[in-house]
Amino acid sequence: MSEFPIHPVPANFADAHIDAERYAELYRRSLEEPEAFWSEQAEAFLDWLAPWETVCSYDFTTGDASWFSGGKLNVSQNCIDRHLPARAEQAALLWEGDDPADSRTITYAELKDAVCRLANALKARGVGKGDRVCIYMPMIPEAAFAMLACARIGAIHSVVFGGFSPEALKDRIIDADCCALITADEGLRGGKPIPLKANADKALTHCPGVHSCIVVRRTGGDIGWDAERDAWYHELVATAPAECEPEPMDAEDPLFILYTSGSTGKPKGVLHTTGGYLLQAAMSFKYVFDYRDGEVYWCTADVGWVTGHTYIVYGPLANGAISLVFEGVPTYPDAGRCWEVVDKHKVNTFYTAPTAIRALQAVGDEPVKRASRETLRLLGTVGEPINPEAWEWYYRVVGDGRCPVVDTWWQTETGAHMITPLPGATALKPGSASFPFFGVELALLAEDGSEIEGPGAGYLVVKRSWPSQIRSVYGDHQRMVDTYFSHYPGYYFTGDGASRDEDGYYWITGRVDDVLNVSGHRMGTAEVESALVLHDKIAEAAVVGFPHDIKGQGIYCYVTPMQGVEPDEQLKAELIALCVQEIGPIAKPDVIQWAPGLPKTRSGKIMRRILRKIAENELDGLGDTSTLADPAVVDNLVENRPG
Ligand code: 6R9
Repeated sequence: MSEFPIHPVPANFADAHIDAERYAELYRRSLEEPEAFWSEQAEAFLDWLAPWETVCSYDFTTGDASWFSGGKLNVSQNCIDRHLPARAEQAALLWEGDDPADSRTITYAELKDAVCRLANALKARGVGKGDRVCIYMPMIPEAAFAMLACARIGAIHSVVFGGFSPEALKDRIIDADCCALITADEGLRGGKPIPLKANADKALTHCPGVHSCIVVRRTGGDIGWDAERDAWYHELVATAPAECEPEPMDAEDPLFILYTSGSTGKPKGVLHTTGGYLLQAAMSFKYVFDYRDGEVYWCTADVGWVTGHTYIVYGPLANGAISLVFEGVPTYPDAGRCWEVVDKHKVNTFYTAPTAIRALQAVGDEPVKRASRETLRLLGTVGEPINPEAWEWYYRVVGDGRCPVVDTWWQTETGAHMITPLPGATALKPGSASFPFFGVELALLAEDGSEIEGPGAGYLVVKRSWPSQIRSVYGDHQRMVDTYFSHYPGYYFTGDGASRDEDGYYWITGRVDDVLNVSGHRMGTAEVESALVLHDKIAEAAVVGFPHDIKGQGIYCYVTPMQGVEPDEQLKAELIALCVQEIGPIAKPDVIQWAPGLPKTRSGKIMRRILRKIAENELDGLGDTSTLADPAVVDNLVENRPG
């Protein structure tokens, strides 16, 4: 599959938590004796207030799953209190600000104090168990405090990425029926302020259900204020008591909602629960990153994405680890920033997205070589397929050829790693996520739903429940069943294609549905299309992805103006602005092509396969166009292809 050499397990990982033999033995046991296996793990990794009655029950025709039911625990207690007093003075979070001169250390004792005070402040404002709290924050420690404070009192958090527009924020607040919002005056990224409170104010005009807006003062910038609704974070926590008993939660009580894009309609609120989620987060963190006590671990994701939830906050803190929170961007003040931060905070593990690696690779080796990086022991990637060239650069240049690269495949819906190398167990093939994690049983399906045996390619599906599995789509359980469990009943449908080679390694090829992956950000083509057709001069739009050197995929829009409208550059600019306004800057189209007509079947279905080929400039492979209502439409699109 790849001409790149295999990298065997390096000698310095000989004493890793999991070696090849142990992986084989534990993986076999996780499938053959799941109850015993998961009981042992749940006891080893988590503190329980009451034991569970049933380890797992599930039904993959309905999508129902329940783990450790009857068991009681609290996530914030597991992430904080149980590490005290032993780790009271150890850092829990290291914060590196956007400005290289700004940093903070938050110890486990300080984390407990901050989380308890905010939890009490939320309670004082009437927020309780089961209530939904929206978190719209920059990458500052208070974002983690807010998540953990919700977990402490049993409130369900819904973190919305700080790069989303007021419109997108509003939709998510309303869908989850949130009663409170935690935000900041402004964020700061690459030296530029992000108007979070101003965005929140716009969104909240349409959200009468939000009675409280708690605002962290980050920049001191000018903001609007609603005295009834708004409160300064620092004022609330100054007077709130510093002790707050963790709420005993059932293992299946909801922990959080996180919105993610699918192929149709509005983003879905993926619901995760307490016990199973935390177990797989904790366990995968320790084993995949081979985490050792006292090591400094840095994941560059934003807490607005699932990677930030599981691998900045919950996984690391459940292990008593030191997790670095970075407010800025990899290229500010210059392209050497990441490696400077690695040296400054003595980072041992660095976990980022392929798009960031490709962007840094494009700048060259010099900014990397400027830093010693001598503390680095392990590298990781997540979010999209990594091309072997970028993998090799990461391995050779960033890791100086001595740090394994773990390419971790998983999804918002899976909650935690599903396919990944273990650095002490797996010989690495650049570009392959390699083997399933403990308890994960995979299959590749052919179009007709039959399982492909041995080497081959097909739809990637999961054959049995795993602890951190999606439990529901908030407010629309049927949508979960339809999206993940109805394509091939009895299987969880990932939406990804994959192949398996002769050594059993999995290679993820990307989405097989209408989901784009732009710089590691998931986006439905339908979302971008809905934004485009909001314009009153636009009749119809179809959006597809196309290969992009840095972003992985770019956004290609075919747009049909209303009759009589002469499309021009001005209209193009308005459409781009509309996408940014409706979704956020991540949804900025790369190409807009005017389309007098779109290729449709006689039943009116848009033939996206053809649009994808044109966008990819694969004009020879357009395939059969005879079923089209009007084949001439395709010729027009090919002739007028920009560039
Ligand atoms: C964790 C996260 C999920 C989608 C997923 C797939 C792609 C993630 C990948 C990968 C190839 C990897 N994806 N990791 N593709 N190799 N290591 O990214 O969650 O935002 O929900 O995206 O991302 O297509 O289906 P999410």
